[in-house]
Amino acid sequence: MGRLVMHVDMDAFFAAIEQRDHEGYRGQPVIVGGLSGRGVVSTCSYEARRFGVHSAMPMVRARRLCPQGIFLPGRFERYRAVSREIFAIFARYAPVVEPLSIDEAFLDLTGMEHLMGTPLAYARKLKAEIREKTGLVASVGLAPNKFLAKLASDLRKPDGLVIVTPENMRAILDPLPVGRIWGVGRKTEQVLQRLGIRHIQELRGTPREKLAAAMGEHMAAHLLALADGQDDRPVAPREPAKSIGKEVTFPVDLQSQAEAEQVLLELAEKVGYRLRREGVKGRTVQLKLRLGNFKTYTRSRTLPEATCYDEEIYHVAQALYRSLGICQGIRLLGISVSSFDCDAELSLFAEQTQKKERLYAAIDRIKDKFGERGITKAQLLRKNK
Ligand code: TTP
Ligand code: MG
Repeated sequence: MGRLVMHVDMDAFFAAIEQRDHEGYRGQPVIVGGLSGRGVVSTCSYEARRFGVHSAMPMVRARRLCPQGIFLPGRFERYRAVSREIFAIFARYAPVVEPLSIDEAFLDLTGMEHLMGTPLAYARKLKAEIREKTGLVASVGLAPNKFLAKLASDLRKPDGLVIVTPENMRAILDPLPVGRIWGVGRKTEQVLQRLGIRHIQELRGTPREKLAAAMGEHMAAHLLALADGQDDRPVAPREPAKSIGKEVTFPVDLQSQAEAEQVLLELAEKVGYRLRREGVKGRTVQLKLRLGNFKTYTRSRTLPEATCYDEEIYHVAQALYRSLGICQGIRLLGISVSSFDCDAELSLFAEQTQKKERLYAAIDRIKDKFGERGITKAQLLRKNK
């Protein structure tokens, strides 16, 4: 039995959320990303795309192309929360959902034909529900495999809905540049171009040996299959991360408590930043410590309330470290946070938490712009006095 795969990808995701949340931004060129000199565009509204602005473009260039744009630093927790809402909808439409990024997923509809009326009606229903529940617009591709479904969702963006069938497949594939093949990056594209292959039609007509000589047997076979619309990869659900952690192995073993605690502080900052970027909070903090002779200790503590804040993580890790009573010969240190709290957003209403949210939002904006080294705990403590 053939597969039926749906690929859903939200339109201008971060920018669309900003337009939804702020009436004044609607119909305007909205650009979200790092606003500093070295920042890049995360994404922009379709109004901004008309000026030539696009993801990953240096922000200075975006400002030149679209001086009247509305430039925003981004609110990642907000985007995460909306993403969770969308994935909750996906989960009700298909038994197997494979998330690809914050705003896109594959849904395996194989064997559900009898439940959904026509695939077209089912896709329209999903789009309508997303629009109704979140106020956002999704583009959808339906096809017999993942490769074609992903390609299809992108063909008529925004608000697209494209169905690829064995009948229309070649007509859709043939005129597309090879760069549109999922997994063909700049490098492979250049190799293909040197062989005179620009469009999928030319790729399909290329002898396998000629391709293999340029890029190896494996890649050649893979690309030829895709050019022919063949793709056997199953839709595979991915478990969301259950913990977020960071560890470091030292070139020379640490020999003092002060050194170890300095490292723990840096690790706590990194883990906190990642938690906040993922929009999650965890209740269990684990410390890992390995000695030069590879003897390894792990200690953990579960907190009454979930956290994503550097100093809270650090204080627990520090206490766990001190409880071990080891100061010398430390080869590795690690911190991880787990037991994620699904209702963590609820605590945002507590006033104390709100203050912290704002402080950390400011810190994270700096980290987004200048990298994680942009601001350190020491500066944070001084600022907070
Ligand atoms: P995309 O789905 O690639 O882009 P998009 O949803 O903004 O626009 P569309 O799908 O309509 O073309 O990425 C989803 C989000 O991921 C995007 O809104 C912002 C973020 N993102 C980045 O932060 N950096 C990037 O380089 C890209 C491509 C996306
Ligand atoms: Mg998108």
